[in-house]
Amino acid sequence: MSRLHLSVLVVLLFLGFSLCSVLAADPIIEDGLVAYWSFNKGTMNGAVIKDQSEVGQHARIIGTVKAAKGKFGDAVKFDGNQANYIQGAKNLKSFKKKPTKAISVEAWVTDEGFLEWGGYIVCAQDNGSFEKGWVFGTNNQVSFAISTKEPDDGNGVLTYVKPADNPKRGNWFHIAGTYDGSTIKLYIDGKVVAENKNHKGDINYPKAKDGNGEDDAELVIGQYRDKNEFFPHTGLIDEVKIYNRALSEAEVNHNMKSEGLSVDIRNKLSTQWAEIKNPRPR
Ligand SMILES: [Ca+2]
Ligand SMILES: [Ca+2]
Ligand SMILES: [Ca+2]
Repeated sequence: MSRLHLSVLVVLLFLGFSLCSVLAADPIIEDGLVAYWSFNKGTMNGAVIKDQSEVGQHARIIGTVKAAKGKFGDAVKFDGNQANYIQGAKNLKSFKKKPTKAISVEAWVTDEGFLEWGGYIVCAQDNGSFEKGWVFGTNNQVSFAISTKEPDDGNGVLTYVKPADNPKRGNWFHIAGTYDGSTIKLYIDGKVVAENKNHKGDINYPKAKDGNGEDDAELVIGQYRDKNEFFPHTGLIDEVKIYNRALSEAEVNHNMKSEGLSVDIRNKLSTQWAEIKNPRPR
């Protein structure tokens, strides 16, 4: 090979690598995104965790939750102690763009426990037959449950939709749960592993008139948590996304390979975040 050919080859290789690194940062799906916590450096400020979506659903660390190496950038590590979790919203009212008709919840997870009643991302009350909201976590197996208009025995019904087998303990896996108003789907690593067609209509959240103190729900990451039960997660959670619509199988697969937002949205939001980090004196 001549010296000239070698130089051309080197330049082409360099361009190829540069192109790859640009392509690797494919942004996530933004249509319907109501919360996105990447847990990456620069999105954590003290106990506050920045929501990178346009909604600004900034989360808060309760107790101690540490950063760890994630699937993309950094993740958060939960130690199995119920005092330590992340609060996405302290109640339904402060869950700004709470999905009501359809939903997708998505994350990368490692799980050391696969608890009987475990929670990765939860907004629910499940107390005896009182079953409202939704639970993205485990019922021994990885599962997604949503209470909806139908079926309803008077105080809500949660059906834990789950596969026969779990991913390997301690390994990263990608999970997504979707509900489009008539079908609940659970994806593991981009493939549908469980489906339920019995649930229909709007999502059935707790509301004040239900009484019994079951009138509200926290949005929680890293724990199943309602008014009388606490089942803390042991393991890592990364790249949590919530949408107010059901992502398609193709979109779930796209998001598995993606991180971050498109440049336009990032620029628009960086100013808002700067103000949160350094609030102007009132
Ligand atoms: Ca991350
Ligand atoms: Ca309960
Ligand atoms: Ca019930």
